Amino acid sequence: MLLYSKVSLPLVKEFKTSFGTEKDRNAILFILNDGEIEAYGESVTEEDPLYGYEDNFTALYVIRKYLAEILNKTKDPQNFMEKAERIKGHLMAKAALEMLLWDYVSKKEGKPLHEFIGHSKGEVEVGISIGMSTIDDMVNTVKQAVEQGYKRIKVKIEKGYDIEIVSAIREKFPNINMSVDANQSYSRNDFKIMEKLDDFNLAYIEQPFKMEDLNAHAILRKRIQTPICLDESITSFETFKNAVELGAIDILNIKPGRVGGINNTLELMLNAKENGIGVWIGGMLETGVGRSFNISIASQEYVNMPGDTSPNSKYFKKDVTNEVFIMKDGKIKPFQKAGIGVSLDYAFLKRMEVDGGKLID
Ligand code: OSB
Ligand code: MG
Repeated sequence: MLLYSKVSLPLVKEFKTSFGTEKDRNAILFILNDGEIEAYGESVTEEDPLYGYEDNFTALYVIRKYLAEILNKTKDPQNFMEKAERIKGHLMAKAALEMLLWDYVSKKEGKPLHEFIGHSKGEVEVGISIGMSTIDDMVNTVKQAVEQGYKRIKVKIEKGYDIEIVSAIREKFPNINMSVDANQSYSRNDFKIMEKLDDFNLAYIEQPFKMEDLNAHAILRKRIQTPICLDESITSFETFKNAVELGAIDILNIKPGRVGGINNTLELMLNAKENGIGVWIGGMLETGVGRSFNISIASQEYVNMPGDTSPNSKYFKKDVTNEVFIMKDGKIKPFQKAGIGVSLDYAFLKRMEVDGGKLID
């Protein structure tokens, strides 16, 4: 039986980016139970298509119409993706079920997912992604994050709210590992702003230009010293190869939920390593379910930079999972139980559920 449950969880702190402000995480969770094993998945989509074109409605639509049926025929993640390939795009919807199947097969083998994947370091270096707010509030949030031991501080910026905030933070914290994420808010008219950002010794500038404009990133990369990190632009192995060939990328933010799941993530990681591209695992404000997948994947030896995998408490007062991650010395360890190693707090899930039902008997 395959069920879905859409929950609306209030965020501890609203999250403002160049594309909008999120106050709640509206997550669709998927639960597969075959009488023997219970496996979970989560779609990284939100209510509105602001980060990318997919949203909760399109994900559920594609899963209901095409993908659930494929999952009913195969429980092998690779085979699932092969069969799903005739459906174009919709990688977030595909990832939700592909990742669920990784949880399923690793549980069947009785192994924790991070070990089942195969190259686990057993721990993950953690960075934080800080949303936009007033300068005072952002400087204060950075201070707290540094005290908590985070290994890298990423701050959201947008056109018109950039130099001011970066210089205020750098003044107080000249030596921290710091990066910025623009979520596509600049254009080719803004190279001068990027050249100013180049003076702040940032670890990288993430996705300054439109996702389609790989060339703008390549031009910028020649003009500044700061490494360029791509997030939204990299939707597939093909866009990644194009980015490398064009000289548009130094560092890759892989969100397994954005690239169609774990198989695609592993392929990207291996290729990034071969091409000397840095890799870290990003996040989409996931609940404990999606978070556990991301942390299992981030423990892979190919991941060589701290990513956006904060402990649950950064996002939610209470999460849907009974188990929560604790960060110690800026590190988190993946769970050791089989699969993603989490169980659902069903009573809480039901209370937070805004929609739900059966997809397959
Ligand atoms: O661009 O990395 C991003 C959250 C939602 C959508 C896009 C992004 C983000 C984050 C937060 O930066 C990462 C996290 O803490 O989950
Ligand atoms: Mg990003």
